[in-house]
Amino acid sequence: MDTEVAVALLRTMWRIRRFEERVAQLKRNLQVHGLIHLSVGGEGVAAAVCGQLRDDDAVYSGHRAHGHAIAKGAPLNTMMAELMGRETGLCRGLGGSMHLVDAEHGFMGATGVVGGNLPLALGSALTSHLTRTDQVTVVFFGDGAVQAGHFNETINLAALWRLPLIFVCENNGFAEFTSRDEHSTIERVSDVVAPYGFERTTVSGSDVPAVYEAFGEYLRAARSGSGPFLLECLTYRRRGHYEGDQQKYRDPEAEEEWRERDPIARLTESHVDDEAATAIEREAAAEIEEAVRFARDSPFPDPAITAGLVYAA
Ligand SMILES: Cc1ncc(C[n+]2csc(CCOP(=O)(O)OP(=O)(O)O)c2C)c(N)n1
Ligand SMILES: [Mg+2]
Repeated sequence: MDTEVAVALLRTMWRIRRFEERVAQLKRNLQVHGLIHLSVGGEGVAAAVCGQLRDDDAVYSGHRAHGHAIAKGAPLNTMMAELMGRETGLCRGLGGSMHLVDAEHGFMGATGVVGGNLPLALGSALTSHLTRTDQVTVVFFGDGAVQAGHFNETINLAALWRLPLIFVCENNGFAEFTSRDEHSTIERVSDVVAPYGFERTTVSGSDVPAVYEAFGEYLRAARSGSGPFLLECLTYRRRGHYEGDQQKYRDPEAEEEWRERDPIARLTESHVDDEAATAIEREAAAEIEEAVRFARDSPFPDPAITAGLVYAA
């Protein structure tokens, strides 16, 4: 990976990290509302995947969506305004963390329905296939979503119709508070889809160049009409399942192990000099403070608008 790409990915990762750490603080101060799921420790996957996509490629995310949206190009100001419930937010402050959408940048949405994004992404890829465009669809999901019935339905049709769809599983070993070995006998998600016969692989989500390379290869193939593909990234969430989680299930040894595998620290060490990395981090922190200022200066939406948004004319 050349330095220019590494610097761009590091910038995205710092934006995500500083954004989410700030959101955690705002949540504690009751300035951000609703359930908040953070991806601290897993930013490398969002950066390496979305950093290679075009605006007109579609990304579907789930409940842990901030990183995917930021990496796909959603502006920090309107993201923060959305989380703080302001009219200037991506969805006029009415959606919040689990309902972010930025169609302009191809971020087609977060969802609180685990695995609910899978059939939507299938429809998006089917559209590209039928209309013969070279757009690619990417769907992010966790290891927990694999146990949902519609995971199998989606995989089956994507494989059968050979759709330009790339499944990116962020396997953090947990579904809420339940470890993977307590809800499945199959350790690797890439093994779950083996019988369907399409290409799949598992990489460390902390190894940003490895994610970049594996995804890049699938992306080039999908762009020229092949598919589907599945990329499983082994990650770790350094915070609780949601902000406020007591985390009684946490293993301190694993925590320490993964702290050392932090994707930001690893990419900095291998590809970016310390001075440049510090400047990138500071710039990201300043951008986040600007986003908070933007949100605070924005009004809350007028409750009267909700009636007009419930029914379609
Ligand atoms: C259909 C559905 N079932 C159950 C839930 C409750 N729930 C929220 S997150 C979650 C676990 C998801 O685990 P995973 O897909 O691995 O994502 P992670 O939280 O680890 O990123 C569950 C079961 C839900 N939101 N939607
Ligand atoms: Mg999980």
